[in-house]
Amino acid sequence: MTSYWDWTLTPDLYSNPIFNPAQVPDTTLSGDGTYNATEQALRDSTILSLPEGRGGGCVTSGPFVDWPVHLGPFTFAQAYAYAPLPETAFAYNPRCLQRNLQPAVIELYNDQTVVDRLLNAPDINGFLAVLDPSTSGVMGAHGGGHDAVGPTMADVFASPQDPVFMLHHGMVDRMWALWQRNSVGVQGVDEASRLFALNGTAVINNPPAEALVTTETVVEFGVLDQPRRLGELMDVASAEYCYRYDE
Ligand SMILES: [Cu+2]
Repeated sequence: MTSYWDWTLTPDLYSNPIFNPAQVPDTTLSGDGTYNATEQALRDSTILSLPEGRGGGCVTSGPFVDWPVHLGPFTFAQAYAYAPLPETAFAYNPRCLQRNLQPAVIELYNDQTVVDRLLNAPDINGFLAVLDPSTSGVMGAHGGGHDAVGPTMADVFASPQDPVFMLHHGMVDRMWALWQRNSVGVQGVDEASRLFALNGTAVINNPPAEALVTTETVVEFGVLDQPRRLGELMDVASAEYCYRYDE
């Protein structure tokens, strides 16, 4: 058991307990930001056809009002340039946590039909086509959770500075773990093959020149841990993880 944001519960983010400091002060992660027209205009181009939110600026209440966001911001162009970032990109830049809650995004990209499609995906390619299509300009459930909370959460590199990132990625992790174990009971599935099913490269949007990852691909953890083989990291019930999700 671990923590996650179940996207299907209270898709009206304005009344969702996670984002509602007025009604649930003990467990909220702070709510919307103030209205900011500049940030509204910078929304991800894949969601421009949906109604804009009411925020974009700094969060105004709850425990993360004074939360220090200090890495970034990074532009979409920087994230998709496949080129080294300028040295100044990592400069210390303290500022507020920005939110722009967009219920229309979560309702479209993260509703129960999307969860059902993830859990019933026949193979890893089908699963990723719903979770995160590796095609530029096409968004899946992973991007939906980011963009529905942005701008800090919608920043490809800086988003982990919004605490909601951890709950969103908990749900992404949960979807993968439940799919690996065939929680919906699709007939004829080889569970062992799902545990170690991989697809694509280690680079965003899978540029064609990049090598495909395998269970032998080494993942670096910097100061947090020694380098690990990908195969060591894929089963949440194994090794140092030892957890499971409710179905
Ligand atoms: Cu993410």
